[in-house]
Amino acid sequence: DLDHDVLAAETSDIKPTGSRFTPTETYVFIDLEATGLPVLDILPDITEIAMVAVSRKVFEEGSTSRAPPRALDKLVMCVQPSREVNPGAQKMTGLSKSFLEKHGRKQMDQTVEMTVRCFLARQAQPVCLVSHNGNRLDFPVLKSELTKVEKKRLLTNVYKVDSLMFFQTHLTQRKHAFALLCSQFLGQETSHDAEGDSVGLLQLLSDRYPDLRINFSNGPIPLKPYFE
Ligand code: DCM
Ligand code: MG
Ligand code: MG
Repeated sequence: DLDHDVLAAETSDIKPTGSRFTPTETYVFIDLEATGLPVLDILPDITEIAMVAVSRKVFEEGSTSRAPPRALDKLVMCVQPSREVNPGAQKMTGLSKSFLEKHGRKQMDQTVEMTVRCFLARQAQPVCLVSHNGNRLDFPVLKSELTKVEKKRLLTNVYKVDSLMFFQTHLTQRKHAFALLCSQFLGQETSHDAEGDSVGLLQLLSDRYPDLRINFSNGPIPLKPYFE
């Protein structure tokens, strides 16, 4: 099926058959705020991380309520970047280096890596990270920053999927920017705070919005570690 193919495309070096595939138990919706967008191979610094973890059962059971799932784990952290935040990103997120510094938000260090690792390790395994446009921004930036501060203790049993690919597959419209999907289906502006955007993505991908019935919990996730 389509979901399966999209997931398989994520890891095109592994064929989506056989015993190396197992269903995702936990979906972790990730959003980062950053100092800007990647420029060529130069990645921005993180200014904020949000992770919202829910069981795959959220997608299997469905709900008539539009409220976010009752049972979820959240991790939200600001990180003081080592460079200035671009004016555009600053306006969007309300975060600048001096503001984060003034408010006692610490720089990237091993405690961030430990916190993220423990948060993911606590979830029922395997875990699939889901982020909108994650292949361009969130996945490479998170991985790069975490491996800078801790090279050894890499997470296993963590996979990834870029939700942009799901929307491109399921929605025939031309544009699939997160802001557009939020206003179109949730009737709200994107907040550009990491927590709001993560919860928004979870809402978009849950079947609480019948106009947008995307259920990606059917496809098995190839056993290819994200942190490799
Ligand atoms: N970003 C940017 N310019 C844009 C869109 C995004 O600099 N036009 C950067 C700053 C944001 C980060 O990407 O903190 C993540 O964007 P989003 O809030 O959509 O998750
Ligand atoms: Mg984002
Ligand atoms: Mg955001």
